[in-house]
Amino acid sequence: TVKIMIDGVETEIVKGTTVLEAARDQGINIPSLCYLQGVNHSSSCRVCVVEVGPRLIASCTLIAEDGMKIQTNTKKVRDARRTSAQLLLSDHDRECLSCSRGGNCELQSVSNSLNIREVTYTGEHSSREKDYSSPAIVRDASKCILCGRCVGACGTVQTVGAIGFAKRGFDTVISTAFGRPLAESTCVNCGQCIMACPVGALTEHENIRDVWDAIADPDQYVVVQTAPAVRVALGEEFGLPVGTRTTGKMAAALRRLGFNKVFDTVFGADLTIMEEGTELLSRLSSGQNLPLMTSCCPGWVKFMEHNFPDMLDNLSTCKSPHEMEGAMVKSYFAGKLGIDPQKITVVSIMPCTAKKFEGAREELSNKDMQDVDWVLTTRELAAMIKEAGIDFVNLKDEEFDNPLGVGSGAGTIFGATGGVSEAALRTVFELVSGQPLDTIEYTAVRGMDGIKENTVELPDGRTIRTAVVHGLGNARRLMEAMQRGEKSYDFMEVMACAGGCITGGGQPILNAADSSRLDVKALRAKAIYSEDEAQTVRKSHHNPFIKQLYAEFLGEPNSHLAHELLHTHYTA
Ligand code: HC1
Ligand code: SF4
Ligand code: SF4
Repeated sequence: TVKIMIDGVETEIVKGTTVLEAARDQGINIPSLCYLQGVNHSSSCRVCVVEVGPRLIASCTLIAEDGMKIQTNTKKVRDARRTSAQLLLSDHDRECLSCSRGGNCELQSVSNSLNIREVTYTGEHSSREKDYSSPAIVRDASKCILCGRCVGACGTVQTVGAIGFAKRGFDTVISTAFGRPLAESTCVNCGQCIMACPVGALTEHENIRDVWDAIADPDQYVVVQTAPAVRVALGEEFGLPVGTRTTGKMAAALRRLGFNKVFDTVFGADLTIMEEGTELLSRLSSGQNLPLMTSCCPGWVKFMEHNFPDMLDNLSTCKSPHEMEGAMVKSYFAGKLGIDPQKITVVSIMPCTAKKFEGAREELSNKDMQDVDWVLTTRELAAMIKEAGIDFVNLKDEEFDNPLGVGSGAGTIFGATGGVSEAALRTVFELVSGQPLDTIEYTAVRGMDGIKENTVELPDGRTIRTAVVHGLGNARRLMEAMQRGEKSYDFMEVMACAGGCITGGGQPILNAADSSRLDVKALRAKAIYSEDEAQTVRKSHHNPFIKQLYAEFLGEPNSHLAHELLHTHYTA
């Protein structure tokens, strides 16, 4: 530990702590904008300055040293912070009333906390360009404050590097290589830049009006489905604590919004396990295209296409769960209902921006019909619920609809890193042994280590070497180790976002202070695992509606019809 003096009060802190963190621990809230724990430490915005001796220093990168005397609240400090904030505000498109981050904007709260009542500097504005090219992400330079947090998320964490600083001085912008539209860049649509952005410069490509239009169209039968990760985060948009489960309220709200059926992507996840588990067993037998790599994360699939095109045959041919669900709605369910599938609109509520891109891919269609028509993020769903005036917090729990709305605990845990592997193991073990087994939880694949390796022995003596990876930086490191021949596996689960979908780019956004104070990944993951524990059916192949689907329609897993509707192939 080291001893420091903050505003005349001596305090002992852990060595290596920054002055910003040390002050926050003392209950002193130093404003900050560019700092984001684990993502960006550039000290460029200078709103967090403190006085140390005669100097003003940015506290977010200043490591506290023994004997340091720090002043956080002098006239000099307050004036400097206000000047820095004023400079940012002067070049900011201050359209807060129509900004999707209004009320959840760190620039707004810094400006408020510094008691800025008018913007004193005016003059020329830098770039005001907006980029709507991507189906997933919208960039708006007029709101950008050049903090660099998105650059850290995309480059340092994800190792994609689709966006970076370009030009100099007043002309500085965040840009793709050569200023190309984002859709033509190496962006994989993961949305981690949005989660890092303190303001409204990065947002999802909104589809709220499209979905309202579909609901209002008397000729459309509109089916909605919800990803596993949405139910453990949606409540945050309504003030509930991080890690609250709101599954029943969510189903009730969706019905009030006017959807004709409220289905669950967890059913699609169970179906994925049936198909992918069978695919794994046949690849293990043939020895071909191992390791089998999961393909349910569209961020990861696009990352593979850009960076490891030689290994695309390793990807599972399974469509992702919400795509499988959409395909079943427009075939099996349409048949049951006697409705023309062209008259069905499928809407997926996802924690993810990349799912918007995935939904539009031609690999994920049947007979010129997309399996999924619209994808909304968790945030967009919350916005619709608010627009409809629904008192979400006080809604009574409701159930999903049958038959495509009933999922198992195994399908539910897809939303957290390791969940797909654990769900697969629960089924593959029983498929191989041919009899029920007591084991439900495979805890070795759980947890937040970036790369989790594990070898499991199947009941017939065969072994499966698994790797569970989350965060594209970790995925790149593991892929490169495999290319060098240092690593080899039979099965790999990869999710682009650190933590899995629970921290996807479409989830509620926490400000920098809250995200360093709370372990969001762990809290949401805990909620997902308790959702699993609360289910009576916890293995995908035990889901009675999955059995019914195979009996009535698909035949066997990996059957001809299953291949036609539920599988695809990605080529570079
Ligand atoms: Fe995911 Fe998936 S787990 S990809 O992260 O396989 O988005 O939640 O819906 O499709 O099930 C996302 C989450 C989601 C799919 C499933
Ligand atoms: Fe980078 Fe992901 Fe943002 Fe694309 S969506 S710019 S890959 S962080
Ligand atoms: Fe989307 Fe989940 Fe992949 Fe993140 S991990 S890009 S949320 S599918």
